[in-house]
Amino acid sequence: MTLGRFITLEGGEGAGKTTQSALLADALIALGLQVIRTREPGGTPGAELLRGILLDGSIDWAPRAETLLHFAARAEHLAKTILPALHAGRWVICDRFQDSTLAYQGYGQGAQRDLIILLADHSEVAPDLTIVLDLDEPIATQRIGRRGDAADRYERLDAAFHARVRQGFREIAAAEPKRCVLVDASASVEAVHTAMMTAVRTRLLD
Ligand code: Z5A
Repeated sequence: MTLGRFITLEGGEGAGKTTQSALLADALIALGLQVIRTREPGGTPGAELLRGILLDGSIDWAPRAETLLHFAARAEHLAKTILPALHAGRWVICDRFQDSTLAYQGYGQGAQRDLIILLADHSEVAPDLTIVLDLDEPIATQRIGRRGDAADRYERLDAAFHARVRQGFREIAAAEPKRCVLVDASASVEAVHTAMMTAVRTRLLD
C-alpha cells in the first residue's frame, strides 16, 4: 500500500497558514496528486467540538488540561481523517499539528514540555514535512486586525506570550532540520508560496 504524504503548516497567528494551505493544495492537485486540507484543533466533528471549547474563552484551562484536550482532538483527527486519507494514498495538508502544542502550551503557557514531546512521540504518524511560517508579531497583529473578525482566546493573549510561541517554533525548526523548513512569512503571498514549493519539490517530489 502506498502512503500519501503528510505536510503540516505551523507558525503564529496570522502568519498565512490558511492562505498558503489553499495555494499549496491547488499546486499539488495541478501535479495530479489527490490532496485533502484539514486543520487543528478540528478536522472531525468531535475535534471541532473540542476546538469550540478551547477557543471560545469561556474557560481559562489549566495548561496541562489544555495540552490534553489538544491531544484528545488530535487523536480523533488522526483516527478519522488523517490516517484514512494517508492510507488511501492522499496527500494531507494540515494547518497546525503537534508543534503547535509544544509552542503554545509548552513555550507559551508553561505546560510540561517533556510530556508534550512524549505524547507527540506516541503519535501514529509524523509529518513528512513541516513548514514553519515565521512572522514578527506586529505584522501578524496588523494582518489579523485587517481581517476584522472577533479575536479568539489565544489571539487575546499578550505580546510576551506570542513572542515565546514564536521562539518555540524557531527552536523546533532548528532542532529538526530534516523535517522542518523555516520560511519568512513577511514576504509576499507569492514569494512565500514559491519558497514552500521549493521545499516540497526538493524534499518530497524530486
Ligand atoms: N492551538 C494551540 O494552542 N495548541 C495546539 O495544539 C493547536 C492550536 C493545534 C487556533 O488556530 C488556535 O489554536 C491558535 C493556536 C491554538 N491560535 N492562535 N493564535 P488557528 O489556526 O485557527 O488560528 P490562527 O493561527 O490564529 O490562524 P489565522 O488567524 O487564521 O492565521 P493564518 O491562517 O496563519 O493566516 P491567514 O488567515 O492565511 O492570513 C491572515 C491575514 O493575512 C489574511 O487577511 C490574509 O489575506 C493576510 N495574508 C496572508 N499572507 C499574507 C502575506 N504574505 N502578505 C500580506 N498579507 C497576508
